[in-house]
Amino acid sequence: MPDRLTRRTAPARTGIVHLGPGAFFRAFQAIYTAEAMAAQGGDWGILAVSLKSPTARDQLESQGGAFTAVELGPEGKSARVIESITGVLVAPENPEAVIAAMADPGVRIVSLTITEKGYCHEPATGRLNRDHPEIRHDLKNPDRPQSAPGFIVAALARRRADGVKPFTVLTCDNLPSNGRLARGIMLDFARARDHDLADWIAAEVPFPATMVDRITPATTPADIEALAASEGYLDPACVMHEPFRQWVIEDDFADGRPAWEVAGAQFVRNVEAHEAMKLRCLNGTHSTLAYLGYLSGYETIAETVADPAFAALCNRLWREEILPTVPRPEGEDLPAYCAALLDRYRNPGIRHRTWQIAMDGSQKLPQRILGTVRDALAAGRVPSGLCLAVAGWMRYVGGLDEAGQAIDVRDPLAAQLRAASDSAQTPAGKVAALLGVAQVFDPALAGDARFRTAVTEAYDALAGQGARATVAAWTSA
Ligand code: CS2
Repeated sequence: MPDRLTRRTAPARTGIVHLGPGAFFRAFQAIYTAEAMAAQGGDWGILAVSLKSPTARDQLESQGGAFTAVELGPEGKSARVIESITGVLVAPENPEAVIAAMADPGVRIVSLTITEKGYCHEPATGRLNRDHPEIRHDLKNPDRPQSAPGFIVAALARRRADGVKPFTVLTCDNLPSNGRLARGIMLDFARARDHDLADWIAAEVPFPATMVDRITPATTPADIEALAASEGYLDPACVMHEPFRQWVIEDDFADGRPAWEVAGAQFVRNVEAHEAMKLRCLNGTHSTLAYLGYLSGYETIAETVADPAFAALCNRLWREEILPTVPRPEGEDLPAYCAALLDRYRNPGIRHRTWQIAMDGSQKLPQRILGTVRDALAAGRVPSGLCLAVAGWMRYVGGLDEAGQAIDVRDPLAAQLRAASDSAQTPAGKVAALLGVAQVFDPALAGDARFRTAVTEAYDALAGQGARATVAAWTSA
């Protein structure tokens, strides 16, 4: 058995606390920050905080926060050790230690990759879900929080009480207008605690928007073994990522930031155009491929788009249904961006599972697909391809694949969605029941007869002839 990876450089002083130290964060923010500090120094060490699981701590602690980033391109792979993480805390083990770290005057940024469900919000409205079990807990136990809003507001309250400048809250999750959305959620939570605190946060705390893009599949045991064989050390914290990376950031910080621009980050005034481009063109087709590809029996995105019908599906979706709703961000060529997306999906080095992308669809569909559908309907078009994607999601959350085998559906609303699907026997009944899940479908969209009819027809086709044949028929129509 090879020895574990060991840290090689002294850790920088901590300037950032990051919530959600998963693979996605390690594949972009930890790398950009390491490159920024290598180029221009600065006390921007990252203290990573896991809100739930000890896994990241168990993987990183004995390595002093060091991990290996493995770039997997069509021509091969390259590995490098990243050492911007200075330590890892597990919040449920010691919430006070997390609040104290976030309240430390040396910490000037609290960043987030907690996935869509980590915001404890209503996906259809973007507002805080006051009935969320962790929110109910945190409002009763403000000094022992469990949720990201609970920790962030508790730490800001302590800094305010101590007369310490606030930190910047930097959300890096795949949400529309993510800075504004995170701000609204934190203010909703703060108001439920203390109106004066909420007013202070509203006046003093920046919530810049960002768009992050790097395809980073979950690390597998085989990845760890392959790295040990090629590099000669064991690193359970290693991450696998594609060559492409893009980080677009609104330059609004309370007390400085790393020189991320030296690593290629783009600082712009309006991130929302880039967000729409990425959420709709990439994540919208990612989710479409995940549900329809999984139902067709494809395990990875690369396998799915190797099927000409699915490559044609992506191209037609971009051309006819998605790009007409996406304003061109400054400096971007949208058709070229979409063509590059298909090449990225085809990367044979990246084993991105359809099952992994299919997770948490109730939290993803509104910003990835339903917003585009809403805009198309408002323009008098019925986006039948995206309605097919919604029908694919509905079939998926019904819990049975086309061979009648159980699907391991991972979603905060999985039980509710399954119950809705099971409450009816016909495609029309199942679609109507699922459109009634208000956390996902706002009433105006659920009530649009054009949308309901298109989704029902698509669901009927999926049930009758299967996903592969339905996709092939749609792309050749
Ligand atoms: C994926 C994203 O798992 C998913 O939902 O669509 O993680 C996707 O890989 C990233 O947004 C790419 O930047």
